[in-house]
Amino acid sequence: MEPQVAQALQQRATTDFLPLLGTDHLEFYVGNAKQAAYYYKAAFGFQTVAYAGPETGVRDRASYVVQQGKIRLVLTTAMHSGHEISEHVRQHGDGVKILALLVDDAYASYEKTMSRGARSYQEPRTLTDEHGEVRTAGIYTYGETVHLFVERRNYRGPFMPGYVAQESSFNPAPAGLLHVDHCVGNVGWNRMNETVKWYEDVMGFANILSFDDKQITTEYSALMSKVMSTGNGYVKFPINEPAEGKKKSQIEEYLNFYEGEGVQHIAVATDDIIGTVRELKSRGVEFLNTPDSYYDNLRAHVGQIDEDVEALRALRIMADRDEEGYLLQIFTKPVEDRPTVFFEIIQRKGAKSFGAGNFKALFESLEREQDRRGNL
Ligand code: TYF
Ligand code: FE
Repeated sequence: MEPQVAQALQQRATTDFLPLLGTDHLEFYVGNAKQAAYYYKAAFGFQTVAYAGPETGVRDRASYVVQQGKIRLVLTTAMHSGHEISEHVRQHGDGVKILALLVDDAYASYEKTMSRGARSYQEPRTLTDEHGEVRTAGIYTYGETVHLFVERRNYRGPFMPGYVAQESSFNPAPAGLLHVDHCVGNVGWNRMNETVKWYEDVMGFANILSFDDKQITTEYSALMSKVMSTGNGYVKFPINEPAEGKKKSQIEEYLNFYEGEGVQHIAVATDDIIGTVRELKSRGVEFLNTPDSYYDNLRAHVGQIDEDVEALRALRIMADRDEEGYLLQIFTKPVEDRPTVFFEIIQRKGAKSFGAGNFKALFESLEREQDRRGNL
């Protein structure tokens, strides 16, 4: 066994009452799942995997499963009005409904988190088909967002019972995305403390990093951020709360447009950020624009790195260093018309942090976008 794995297992055995093995999938509730799936394939390089809908006996919804590396997205739309899904989309626009977590035991995960104060979304159930068995159970986290515990008992089907394998004649190449690095939630005013406590008490997470509003304040927008993590570090959920500034905080703008708390960004890892970002840009993914002056100071800021600064400048990729190494990161613009959910592309070269050294440049870019939307 690799030492890293042994250490993780050891930590898991001693500190985690809720062992989480990683992110199983992310389910978006959207207005048009057929078109959303096409977008994630064409623009981000996801591959067609599975489908559930009227043709497979599911009458009320259509769901498309696409995958790249270990990242699985489910795009779901309702077939009629007055449905929980159409109501979710009416209020929030397209957004992340489910952050599904891979577990050893979905029933125990549900019992343990419920006994620690979780609110139920879905009681444990066992789903079976000719490919085997999957068990799921769900609890609410911030806003209307849900953590679904997924237990795969040597399941050999394309996704889950209820879904059929889907093939497509349109199969754009992957863009090098490998796995989910972290998923960030935005919570309302004064909601940081209870949310952090909820992840500690109910989920057994620990607060591994904190940024207060003094540290993360540019001229206008302000926020607080605390990173919650499992003991094994496989699942990380930073939480943002808005703070008072000269202009409206980017977090407040999100809360207004999402009409509630929810997932702000999904960070996906690559091991070749230059190739990945070049590919994504050529396919129409829109990114925030870091100013040219950032690159004049980059070597002084980050020190020696493997990448050519001019290549980073050309693509607007940012870099930051911590005690353990460095990381490269870039942020997309929102992937829907409301300024809500966006993606981060990240490549870690040793660093376990989140790019705090880039917050000022990043938030200034975000504020320019807020200004373009008439933010006050
Ligand atoms: O996940 C993070 O902490 C970084 C930085 O509104 C960040 O990606 C933090 C807050 C935010 C946007 C990015
Ligand atoms: Fe991030």
